[in-house]
Amino acid sequence: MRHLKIGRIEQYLLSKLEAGEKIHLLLIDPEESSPENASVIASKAEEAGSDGIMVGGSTFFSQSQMDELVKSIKSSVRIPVIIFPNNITSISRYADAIWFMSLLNSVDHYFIIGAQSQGAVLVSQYGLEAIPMGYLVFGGDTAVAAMGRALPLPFNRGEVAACYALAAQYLGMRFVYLEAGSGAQRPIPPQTIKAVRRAVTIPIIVGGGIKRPEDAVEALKAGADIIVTGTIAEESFERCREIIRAVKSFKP
Ligand code: 1GP
Repeated sequence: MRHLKIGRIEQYLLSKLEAGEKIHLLLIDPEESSPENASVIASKAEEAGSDGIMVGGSTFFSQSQMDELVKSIKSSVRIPVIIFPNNITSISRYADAIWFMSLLNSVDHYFIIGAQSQGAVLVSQYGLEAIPMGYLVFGGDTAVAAMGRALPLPFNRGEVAACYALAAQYLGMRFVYLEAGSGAQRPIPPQTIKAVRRAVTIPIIVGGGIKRPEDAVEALKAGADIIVTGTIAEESFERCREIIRAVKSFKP
């Protein structure tokens, strides 16, 4: 009998959480960053204490540009680079790992299991570590909601998100991501994160619209384990640094 083996990057994330640390991941959107610019931002994030770089964007479909971007980031940082795919074109052999994710509240089979079934063999051939994650999209007014054909989860009905999150856990997904959408007007409300926290034991990732250290701290207090920020680093790296500092110094 062959047993499930947790990969190196997942172990890296889990060991930090088990040690009581919270995690910050910087999201780089290939549409907003040239490879040069991405490597500069990634090294600044590493210097500031971020734990890893995610690469992905809802409306990006060039595998060759994805490769260039990932290579450029990899050459400038030691922290892991994890693909945050919107499609099979995001699968780059140069990354350390890929969130192997399913948009559970999509109405489209393609985003639940279609792209995953198309991409799985390539992930295996590239030797990419696949980290299973359930992805939940809140609100309708974002690129991810539109492109992923989400039936958006309501921001203020935590019990609905909790149902999906618990289903993700029971399906064997090892992380759940509460997504407000990149550049969202408001982040996921703490009450909603709390409801999900009460329901699941797997790590909770929260992202979308986090622009202030207070937003990150509120999410962590509510039970988030991993904070993702993207847009703020493009707008002002100084603000992003403050958020990273708040996450890394958080004490429950
Ligand atoms: C988007 O959750 C991420 O997928 C990050 O969102 O760009 O709003 O920080 P922001």
